[in-house]
Amino acid sequence: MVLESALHAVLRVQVLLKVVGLVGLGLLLRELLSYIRLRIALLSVSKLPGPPAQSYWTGNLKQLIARDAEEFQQHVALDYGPVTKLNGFFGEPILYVSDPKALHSILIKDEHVFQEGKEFLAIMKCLFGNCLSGASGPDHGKQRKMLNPVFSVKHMRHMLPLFWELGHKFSEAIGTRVREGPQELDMLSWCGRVALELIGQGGLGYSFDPLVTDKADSYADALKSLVPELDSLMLFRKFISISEPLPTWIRRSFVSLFPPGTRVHTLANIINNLDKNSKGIYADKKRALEQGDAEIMKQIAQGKDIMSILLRANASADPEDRLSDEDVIAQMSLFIVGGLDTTASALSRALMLLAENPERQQRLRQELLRSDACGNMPYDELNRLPYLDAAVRETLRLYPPGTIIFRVAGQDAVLPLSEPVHTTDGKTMDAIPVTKGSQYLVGFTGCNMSKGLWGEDALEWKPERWLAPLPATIIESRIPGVYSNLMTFSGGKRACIGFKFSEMEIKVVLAVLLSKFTFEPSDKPIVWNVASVWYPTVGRKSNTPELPLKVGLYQPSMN
Ligand code: HEM
Ligand SMILES: *[C@@H]1O[C@H](CO)[C@@H](O)[C@H](O)[C@H]1NC(C)=O
Ligand SMILES: CC(=O)N[C@H]1CO[C@H](CO)[C@@H](O)[C@@H]1O
Repeated sequence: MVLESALHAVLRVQVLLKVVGLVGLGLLLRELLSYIRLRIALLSVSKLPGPPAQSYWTGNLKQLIARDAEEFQQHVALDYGPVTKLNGFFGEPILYVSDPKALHSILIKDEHVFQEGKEFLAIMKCLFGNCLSGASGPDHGKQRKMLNPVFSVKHMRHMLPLFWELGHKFSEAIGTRVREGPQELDMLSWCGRVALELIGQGGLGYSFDPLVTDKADSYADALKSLVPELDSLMLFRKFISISEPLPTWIRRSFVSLFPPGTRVHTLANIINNLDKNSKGIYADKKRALEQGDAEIMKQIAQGKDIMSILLRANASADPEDRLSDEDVIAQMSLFIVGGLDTTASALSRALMLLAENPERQQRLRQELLRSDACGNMPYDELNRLPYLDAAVRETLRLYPPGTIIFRVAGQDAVLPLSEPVHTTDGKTMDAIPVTKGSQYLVGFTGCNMSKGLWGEDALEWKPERWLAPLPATIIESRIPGVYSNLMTFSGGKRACIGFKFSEMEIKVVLAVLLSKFTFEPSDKPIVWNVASVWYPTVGRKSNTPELPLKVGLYQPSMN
């Protein structure tokens, strides 16, 4: 009896394995067939102009994301017209799109067709939980519905006094460094510190860094090391996305297969650390809000931070719109990771440009001093300072902190163009056929820097261009960005939710810094490196992100 049932069991297992094997083979075949179909269909775009592949295996991908890819990215964006064909793995065409009408279709009109890649969504989900960047379709829509109003101008107005307060602390901290005379300071690191504190207090009502003294914070350390660790774990990222359908405990046990001390464990520790810290902060906040504890409320930014606003909005929302605790916790680390390096990069870029342009620096300073911007100027007045606004827009136009955004077609479609494109075999195309599975790059650079749109001086940093009415070509082309005819914050349903928050941070920090200090280039050669968020180093060989600038106290007699 026992033997018989054991035999049965073995048989069952064998049948099961066969079935699994067949299903696996079937799935593999299906993948293969759809890939072949994709490659055949993509022949229709193979004659679009673009650079030759550098290698058969990786096409142009390495050139596109290498540290020194700035020139190549500009070449791709500006030298071939509004649609450029790049080569991906095994020569698979990837289209770099900067035609405004096509971008409008990708980001807004046919947003349901052009989706974030599966790998990106899976990684975001794995890192943070069910957050905005890990969600798609109706789930993403529901989260945005609750979160959009939280980032509205109305709330920014209330938050600005807190930003001024932190800005002054920041300028005090810089002040103690340069009291004895001009000093070379690493402004990237300082911009990172102030950006972390602004997003910490403004976003979560949590203080990471008192700025005037040095303090270690394990949450801050985990947040800062996340992106570099992730960037260096290409294969593991694939694993995260492939293993998504498996239950969490199986995926966890995979991690324990790696020898202790390897990077995979470092990453797992970072993820656990983020999770633990955001849960802790969240629990404190919820308790404080429920009990209306005045002392804690004061510590957590008087409840004017994004999280507190969100919790109150949730309590009064329609039942079907409400977000669960987990969904809210999932956004916390995302906001910081999404808002930290981007803002620090934009801020330090602006400082470097002002250091290189002393006359423009002085013009901006005059505007700030004359209007007493740092005397707690209210939101609408701050936003109306013309030269500050122009300098910020111009920096974000010419130097978007991130330039690579992929979309993958979820179905067949047609991509309309505002003007026909010419193929290398002498034909013209009025629209681009889109095949399920094909990939697109959202052309930030092409749109932001196009001479056709912005004029012959498109590649120069010239804040003054924003003081006069913009060229009609810009207005008429209807670029689908959420901010100022620019693609820097993207557009449509997945556009940056924090762009007003970030704009306010940049304006406040520039205002407090320029009112008190002067900035000059150091004699070290600064280069900017391409990455998911661009960063400066001294020379291309250095691995230390930094931006040394000479900082001195401003003396009014200087003019
Ligand atoms: C100069 C600073 C910033 C830049 C250039 C920037 C840029 C962007 C871009 C281009 C996207 C679209 C990404 C995509 O489609 O794959 C995005 C999304 C996002 N950003 Fe920002 N961002 C900045 C600051 C911030 C700040 C301060 C926050 C938070 C307070 C933030 C939170 C987010 C979030 C949550 C998303 C995902 C939105 C969604 O998928 O619905 N960003 N950002
Ligand atoms: C939102 O409200 C629902 C219903 O009152 C509640 O169950 C949930 O925990 C709330 N979520 C947050 C994040 O407060
Ligand atoms: C992508 C894009 O709009 N490229 C344009 C950049 O500017 C040149 C010169 O004006 C145009 O020929 C390109 O079409």
